[in-house]
Amino acid sequence: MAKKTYKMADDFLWGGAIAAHQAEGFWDVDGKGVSIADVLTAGDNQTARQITDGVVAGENYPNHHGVYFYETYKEDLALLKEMGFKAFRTSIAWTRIFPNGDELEPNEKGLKFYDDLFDEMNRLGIEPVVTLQHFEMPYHLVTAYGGWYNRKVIDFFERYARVVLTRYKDKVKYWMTHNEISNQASLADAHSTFQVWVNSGLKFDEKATLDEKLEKMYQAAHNELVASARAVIIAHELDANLKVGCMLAETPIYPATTKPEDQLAALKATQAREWFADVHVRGAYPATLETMFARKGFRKNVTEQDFDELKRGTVDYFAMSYYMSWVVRAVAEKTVVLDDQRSVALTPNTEIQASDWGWNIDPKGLRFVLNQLSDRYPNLPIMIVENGFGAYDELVAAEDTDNAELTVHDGYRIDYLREHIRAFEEAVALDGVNLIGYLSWAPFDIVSAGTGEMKKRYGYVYVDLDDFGNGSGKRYKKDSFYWYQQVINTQGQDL
Ligand code: BGP
Repeated sequence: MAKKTYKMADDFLWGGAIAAHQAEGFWDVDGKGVSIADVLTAGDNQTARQITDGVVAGENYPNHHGVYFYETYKEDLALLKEMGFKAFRTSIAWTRIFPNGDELEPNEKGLKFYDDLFDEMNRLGIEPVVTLQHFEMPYHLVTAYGGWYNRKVIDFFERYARVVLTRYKDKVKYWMTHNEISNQASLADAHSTFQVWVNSGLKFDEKATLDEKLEKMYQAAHNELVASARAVIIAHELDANLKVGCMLAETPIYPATTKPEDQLAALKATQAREWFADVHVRGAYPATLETMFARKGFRKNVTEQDFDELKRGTVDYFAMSYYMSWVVRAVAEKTVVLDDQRSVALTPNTEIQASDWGWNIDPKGLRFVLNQLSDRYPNLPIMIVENGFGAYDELVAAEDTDNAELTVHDGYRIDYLREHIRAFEEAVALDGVNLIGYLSWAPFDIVSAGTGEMKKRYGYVYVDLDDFGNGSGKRYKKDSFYWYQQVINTQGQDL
């Protein structure tokens, strides 16, 4: 028997999301400066991307080409319109506006590009949803100032936010500040070290102890949170109708067994990631953090003004990514503490399947985290701004579509998305979650952030480029293009 589906509200924001650095390419034209993303080499499913000390000609830097969206945006937006998109998320590349990040005056050519992009979206009736920082910090702020660890970067970000909020306040209503700010929290593994780099521009001394790394990470996170609050304050001063969100990667954390110590480990690991949300939403740190900061002496470089700004600059909605869930177990008898990720260990979830990149497939986990957020922040609007299935796609001859030559039969992607949409529909219809939109990740294929590959494709539209940016660049509609078009057309009833 077909499982029940639920109709979403008429004003529900169906759409998709990308990030400038993974799509635009043209990394060094029209005055754009070098960003963190521009100095990341390509990796693959087994090899992490490398952080180089500046751009080395001839290396494969995936973000240098992306999928040339800087030039193809009108064609790509037309495809999204054909699917019936209500909203589309992208980021502004900070280095198109302030190439080094510490200039006094913005780069007009960069501002003009985003004027044209947002004008085209509004012409098509697609609501822009804009990320201010999506792993795209100016590299000069890393080399000259040390990234977010330096309080001066708060002022540079404020200057950048003020320029773009002022410039686009009549073209963009929905904003968010720092992409996946919570992903830097679990410092225990290489993945989080990479995330700390892309989020904060922090480079750790090889000999640094875990506490030294944590002190830098928490100071950098504090500075980012103050900068976020200032952007919210500026936006509301410009226009009370602007909506500024936080953006966290939501990943339910399950205990590996029914043992109480594993339950406590899962709770503490969740606290270690979710505390960012409390500061963004409530305007203050939770007691767990304050207690740890006092014990560890991490509160070195904060001011009373910071806490006043955090209080005044709380967010209007909660933007989140959702891909997978995690499982942890306590690895030592000692109490699991917030600041010692070594006391928990991530464990594969053998109960459920995973993608070819090892990301497990857990649609129920989406309903789980939506309930957790709804309970913690009653009535705060939530927008899912990333969810998708990265996979190896095969381009084949088209049979019965309006597509001229080629297509992809991506039933595996439809299955993944169908079950995640079903999960959020249940969260809304049965659990009362205040969900205002669903923007799936990468409606057309773009460069993977984690690996720099084009092989890890998410799109409803196939982009004929390889990992090196070579190929026809042609766009081909996959089976999922027509499926998602029908989902949107029936407001989520026909899955
Ligand atoms: C999130 C990032 C996105 C996107 C997504 C998919 O963490 O916010 O930028 O990249 O992950 O990950 P990947 O591209 O590595 O498959």
